[in-house]
Amino acid sequence: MIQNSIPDIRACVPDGIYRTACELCPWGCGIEIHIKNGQMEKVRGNRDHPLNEGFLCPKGLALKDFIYSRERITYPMKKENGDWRRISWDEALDICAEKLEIIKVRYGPKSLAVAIGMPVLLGGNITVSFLRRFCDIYGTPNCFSVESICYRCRIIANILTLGKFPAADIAAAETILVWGNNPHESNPPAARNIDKAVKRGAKLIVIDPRKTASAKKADIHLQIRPGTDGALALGMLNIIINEGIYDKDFVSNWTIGFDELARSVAAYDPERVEKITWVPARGIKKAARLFAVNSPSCLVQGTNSLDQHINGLQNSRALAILFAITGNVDREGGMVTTSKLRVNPLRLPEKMEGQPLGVERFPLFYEVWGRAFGEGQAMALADTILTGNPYPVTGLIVSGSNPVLTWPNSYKLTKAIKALEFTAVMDMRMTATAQLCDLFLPAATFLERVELCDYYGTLHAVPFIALRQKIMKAGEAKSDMEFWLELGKRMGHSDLFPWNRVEEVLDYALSTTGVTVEKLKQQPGGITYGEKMIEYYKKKGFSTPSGKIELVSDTLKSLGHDPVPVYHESPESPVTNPAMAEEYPLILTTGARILEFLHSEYRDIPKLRKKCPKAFAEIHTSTARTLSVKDGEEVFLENEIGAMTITARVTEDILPGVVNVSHGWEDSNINLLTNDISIDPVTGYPLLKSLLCRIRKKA
Ligand SMILES: Nc1nc2c(c(=O)[nH]1)N[C@H]1C(S)=C(S)[C@@H](COP(=O)(O)OP(=O)(O)OC[C@H]3O[C@@H](n4cnc5c(=O)[nH]c(N)nc54)[C@H](O)[C@@H]3O)O[C@H]1N2
Ligand SMILES: Nc1nc2c(c(=O)[nH]1)N[C@H]1C(S)=C(S)[C@@H](COP(=O)(O)OP(=O)(O)OC[C@H]3O[C@@H](n4cnc5c(=O)[nH]c(N)nc54)[C@H](O)[C@@H]3O)O[C@H]1N2
Ligand code: SF4
Ligand SMILES: [Mo]
Repeated sequence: MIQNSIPDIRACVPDGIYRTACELCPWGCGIEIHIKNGQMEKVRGNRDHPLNEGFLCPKGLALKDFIYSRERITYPMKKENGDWRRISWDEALDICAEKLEIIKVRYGPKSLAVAIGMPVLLGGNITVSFLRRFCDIYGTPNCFSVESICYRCRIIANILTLGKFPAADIAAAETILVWGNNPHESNPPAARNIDKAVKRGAKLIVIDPRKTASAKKADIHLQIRPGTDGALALGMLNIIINEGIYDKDFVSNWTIGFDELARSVAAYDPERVEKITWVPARGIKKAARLFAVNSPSCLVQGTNSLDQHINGLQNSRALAILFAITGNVDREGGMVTTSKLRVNPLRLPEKMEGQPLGVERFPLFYEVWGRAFGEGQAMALADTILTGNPYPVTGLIVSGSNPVLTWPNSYKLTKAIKALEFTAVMDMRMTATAQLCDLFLPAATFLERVELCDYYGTLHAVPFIALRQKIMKAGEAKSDMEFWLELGKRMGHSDLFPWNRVEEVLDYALSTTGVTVEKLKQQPGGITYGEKMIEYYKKKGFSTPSGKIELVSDTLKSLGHDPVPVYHESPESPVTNPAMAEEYPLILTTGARILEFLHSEYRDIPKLRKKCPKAFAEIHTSTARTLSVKDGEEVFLENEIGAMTITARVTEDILPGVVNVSHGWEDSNINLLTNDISIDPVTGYPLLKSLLCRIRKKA
């Protein structure tokens, strides 16, 4: 039974205008919610917000449709004989508590896995730590998140190199290097900042196999073969070192391993790199010189387009080295970090039993120099469920994720989820993942809960935090935090969950900071917090074992990895596997963002869906001609793993021989054609962006 009328959604505050931060994608633009007659009347951009200055993208403008979507489910449900039955929260919490006790007694607590998705991460660090607190108390280390596929890889690469993870200071840059990022689709506030910088005279370099909106405005566009970015970065370093256009003082005072780096990059002369990357040597030289000389220069790196390769970590290492030796670290207009809120820790890791899956194989994913990220590598989960090796995993709770569409190898993952003894999902809609589960828990949206949005600093070089206030109420939907709080109490842990409301948890976490929920309420929409740390290393050095930037990494060496970045070809490429390339001659990159959607979300919003009604495979006009395929024609897309039908989109805006397919489509799920076997050896990131495929006409 699924409701099909608009559920009971209304304001829980008096009529008026309320400021908060949008969460329909990661960037947190400032918004104003207009409440009239007890309902949301409209949304407007917050002109005072430093990030978006009032501007909203189509998703933000469709917020009302998202909140009131007809597909929303606002009460718990239980699956019985294949059908969903509405139940009360009491019953839902009792079922969870009972099943979790059974799992613990039969198999031990680590037999429960929890998977959290993008929306929960966007709920801020306190939300994530709170959810992990539950896992700690229950005793399972197996709490996974989308960080097994997204973002963490480059954070680890930057920490290994500079001891921290800086962001691009676009507003003050002279040269902006946009590498594997399409901000007009995936990060509209950054796109606006880049456009503004270009207008004031900053130079723009774009490295992308597609002619994106930024590429079309760029001074230099390098149309690269997907997966060869490591070679290109080493080629640029080769030029910069050979021509002596790096920051010599900075390198000699603040880095270690320069000679070894120089020896290693000597093999990547521009002519050789041209053969690997398909980028003309002339372009490589021009880009390297511009970035090194016309500084300050910043790097706007795609969140994952360089990570989801077998070279994931080394790609980001090479890029960190590029901005480091050119003297752009902790520099206005270069790469900067901002001071962060140091909140009271909520986690109790001493209660955990053992280490999460994947740690043995990917220890640096779990922690670097005792700085624990603390998660296992989710790509190990499906195999563990299916084999019981190294121990049985029999229960799964999914909070705000749709892994059946968003994790690689959907066949295997579906099989694994079906094999579990207990599965629950917390979501707003009946997703492909929820359909496989035993229990559905209705989630509140970001307008229906209170949380601290504390990630602006890391993402935008804008030191800023904001309170998301509870403005609306939707049926029986609960926030993720409320659910874990109530489940903790229900399982007899009131002593370790001594709070009754989420606000109390926030105040407890904030008690070390001088910031309070009340204070934040007075400043709805956010307050600046902390500062940009310019030339910070002069005070404290770098937080690496050597105190300097590690161009050569002993940590990587000691674990058997390349100590300086080296390029390795994708296992699926015309170079490494010519036989496969004969059968599957096109290069497939997956997951390029579509402005109107967030991964598998918002296909239910007609206004947004109208702009992009179905999945498509983007190919160049010349590729289409060779295949005799026309724009809009239905074709077969195939590789060694699977096949699907998809609409061809024929364009001049992609490199010939490359196919681009986005993820998140339930009827055309590209993750049926990706696998979880080819991975980055340091972090376990899957290979999603340099695969081989073919396109065949249907008739
Ligand atoms: N509208 C929208 N915005 C989003 C999201 C969304 O789903 N929808 N998701 C959010 C999330 S979680 C993330 S992680 C970010 C992702 O953001 P990004 O990682 O920046 O992903 P894209 O914006 O798709 O940019 C990827 C660009 O990289 C190019 N590319 C593909 N393969 C390669 C390659 O091998 N090398 C190089 N150099 N380029 C390549 C593609 O052509 C594309 O133009 O976006 C965030 N923003
Ligand atoms: N092939 C391929 N696959 C990819 C990528 C790629 O580039 N290529 N990109 C990867 C990346 S970078 C990422 S980040 C992942 C994203 O992977 P996911 O996080 O799984 O992405 P979503 O599809 O956004 O799923 C979020 C789910 O949470 C629900 N939801 C929304 N708000 C809330 C809330 O507040 N609480 C709860 N409980 N639920 C909520 C939504 O309805 C939706 O079903 O996808 C990855 N998958
Ligand atoms: S870019 Fe759009 S969806 Fe993302 S936070 Fe801003 S308005 Fe919301
Ligand atoms: Mo992501």
